[in-house]
Amino acid sequence: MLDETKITKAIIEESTARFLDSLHVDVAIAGGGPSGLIAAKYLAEQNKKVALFERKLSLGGGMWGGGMMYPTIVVQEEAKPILNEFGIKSKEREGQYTADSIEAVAKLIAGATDAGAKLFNCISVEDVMIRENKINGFVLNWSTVDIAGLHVDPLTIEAKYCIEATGHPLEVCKVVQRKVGKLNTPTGKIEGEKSMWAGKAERLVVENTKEVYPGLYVTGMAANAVFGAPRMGPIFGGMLLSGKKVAEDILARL
Ligand code: 48H
Repeated sequence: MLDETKITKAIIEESTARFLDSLHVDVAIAGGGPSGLIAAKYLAEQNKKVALFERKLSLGGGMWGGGMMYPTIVVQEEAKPILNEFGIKSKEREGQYTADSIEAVAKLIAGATDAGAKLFNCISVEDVMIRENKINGFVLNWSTVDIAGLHVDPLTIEAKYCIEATGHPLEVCKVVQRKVGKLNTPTGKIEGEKSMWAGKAERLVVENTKEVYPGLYVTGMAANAVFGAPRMGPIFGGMLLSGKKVAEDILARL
């Protein structure tokens, strides 16, 4: 016999246990777009404890919409092995590859969860925790609290390393700049995203994937936004390579 209160109890207890298990992690990730999901998979499959927090109901960020809502993404040769590792089908076309953006997002999410990363939706990172000049955790709140404009105090989780993967809005770096001051950029400040130049942007997004403040790494579109590099439009190889690089850089330190 189905019992509504048993269903309720199962949901509350399972979800609370998952959250409690993520209070102390090796890596916490802000943002569940392609770069955050890729980083989550490569870290978790090396047995690191990973929690990823996504503001929206659905993870996948800007990948769902392909280019201007045509649900296709383009990926260059260098990133094709990452598509293969996630089992994302692709077609060769004039020296580059195309993939179905919906299949790609679904498989990125599956890859990260299968590797053991804990993915949380509807939770926003609103601040960071700092000890001895190093970022060592995220301050979290339900996204609905912000949307409704409620005054509700947040909760906090602790992480050995944090990753800023919030894409264009660069939310974590903005908080750090506002509250802490100097970032590891040429001017010490957010340099700001520049206009479209796919080739340059795709090269720079990998170079810009690095520690931007002690304990805080930046990946994906956020990496170009903080270091003043151009945008690239709907080519996603750089996002995939950046997510993999941030995982490798952090793994080398864990
Ligand atoms: C929790 C948050 C918060 C927060 C935002 O935008 P994304 O897809 O980011 P990337 O860097 O993985 O991929 C970028 C790509 O999608 C893109 O936009 C490209 C290639 N643009 C090129 C161009 O020229 O326009 O995902 C970021 C995710 C989103 O799902 C947000 O909802 C989420 O982060 N997010 N999650 N706490 N404070 N802020």
